[in-house]
Parts: sequence; C-alpha cells; structure tokens
Amino acid sequence: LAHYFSVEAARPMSGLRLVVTAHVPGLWSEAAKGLFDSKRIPYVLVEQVVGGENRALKEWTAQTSGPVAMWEDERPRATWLEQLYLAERLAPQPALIPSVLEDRLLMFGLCNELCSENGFAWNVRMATLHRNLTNPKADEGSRQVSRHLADKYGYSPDLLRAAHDQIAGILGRLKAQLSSQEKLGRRYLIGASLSALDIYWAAFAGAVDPLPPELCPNMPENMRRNYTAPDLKQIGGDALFAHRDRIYSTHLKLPMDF
Ligand SMILES: N[C@@H](CCC(=O)N[C@@H](CS)C(=O)NCC(=O)O)C(=O)O
Repeated sequence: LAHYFSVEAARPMSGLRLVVTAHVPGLWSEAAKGLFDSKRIPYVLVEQVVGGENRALKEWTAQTSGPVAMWEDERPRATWLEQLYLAERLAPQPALIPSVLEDRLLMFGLCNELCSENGFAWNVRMATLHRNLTNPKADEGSRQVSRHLADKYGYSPDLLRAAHDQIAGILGRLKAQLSSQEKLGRRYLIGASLSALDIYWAAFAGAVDPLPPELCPNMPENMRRNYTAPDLKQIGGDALFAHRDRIYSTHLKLPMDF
C-alpha cells in the first residue's frame, strides 16, 4: 500500500513531494504520478483528503485540490500543465513534450481536452457527482463529500447532457488520432514516441474502463462501478484501451498503488 505523509510532515522535506487525492485512483493524481514515474523521478506522496477541509494544504499551496507538485521551495504547481513542465525540466529525457511544433500544438490541444476545465475528466466528475447525488442508497458520508465537490466544481443537473457529449466527442477524437497514427505505423498518440498525451489518456481511461483488480487493487467498489461505462468504451473503441494497457505495462507502474 502507498505510504502518505501528512502535509505538515512533508512541508519541511526537500525534493519532490506530490500531494495527491489519497487512497483512491484519482484521475489527475494518477496522471501526475505517471509523468514522474515515466521519467523515474523519485517523489514522496502527501495526503489530500477528498472533499475535506485540507486546511494545512491551503496554507502551503493556496488551494485545496490534488494533485500538487512541490519541488524544493519553489511555488506550488497545482495544474497539470505546470506539473508537466516541471517533470520535463527535472528529467528532460525521455521527453514528454514533442520537439516538432505541429506535434506540440496537437498534443497540448488534446491534453487540454482531457485535463482542463470542461474537459474529459471534469465532465466525468460531473457525471459521477450526478450519480452519487441521485443515488437513494448512498450513505450520508459519501453524500456529504459529493455535495462539497458539487459546490466546489459547479455541478448542476442541467449540465449532464452537455457533459456526456463533451466526453463522447473527446473519446471519438482520440480514437481517430490513434487510428491515423496506426496507419503511419506509429505506436503512440503523437509523433513517434511517448508523450504526455499517452500518459494522460492511460490514466483517464480508468474512468471508463478501470484496469482489472489484479492491476488496480483496492479501488473502492463504488468508484469502480461509477467508472465502468461500456457505452463510452464503445465510443472510444477497443484499440484505445489496448493502447492504455500498453502504455501502463511499458512506461508506468503496475500494479497501481494509491
Ligand atoms: N487543478 C488540477 C485539477 C485537479 C482537480 O480537479 N482535482 C480534484 C479531483 S476530483 C480534487 O482534488 N478534488 C478533491 C477535492 O477537492 O477535495 C489541474 O488542472 O491539473
């Protein structure tokens, strides 16, 4: 099982401290770990409490979400974009940002669709909150966490249809991307080698079709149920998920540990 330091314990440490949504395979958090794992950059994990007050985290990083990358005494990096640039700086090889301008434009565009506000993961969260908030069997604890996150991230039931369309559109675009790469005999989503897009996709694919329990042990049952979406898997197509499997087995840590 992963070991987590508290914020208080991690704050005076040197090196890289990754504050992540602890004890669950959080989408952005698993992706952030993947950036550093693929480059073999060591880090310690620090606990962010999902839906919690995270007061010490707020004092340290001026916000309360995970992941945050804290390198030495530099500023907090609380967005995927800053985390990617930090990883690239700490270990330039293997590069996760393509050197060819056109590849870079496409990679950042597609990563943005996956990671940023109103992107894939954002809308997965919207759909998950909807399911939790409308589930009459949900216990009071998870209801409370869902209400907190719903307020924090602007959930409204009116947004559900648009959320689904947004997720489906991004999956369809990634499917087309992989297929055009395969026609060129390429094994990655952009260019001829691994990029951040492969890592973000690999981590976020778990919101549609989680890796099996042998490879993703201790995923809470409710989360596994929420993150199993055969209709969306069909829109993405089997090849995209086989790609995820290959990225994990070649470049990331298995079994997942959170
Ligand atoms: N700001 C991050 C996104 C991170 C994010 O949205 N984290 C959420 C994942 S659900 C979180 O930590 N929520 C738990 C909470 O706020 O308690 C980025 O742009 O990379």
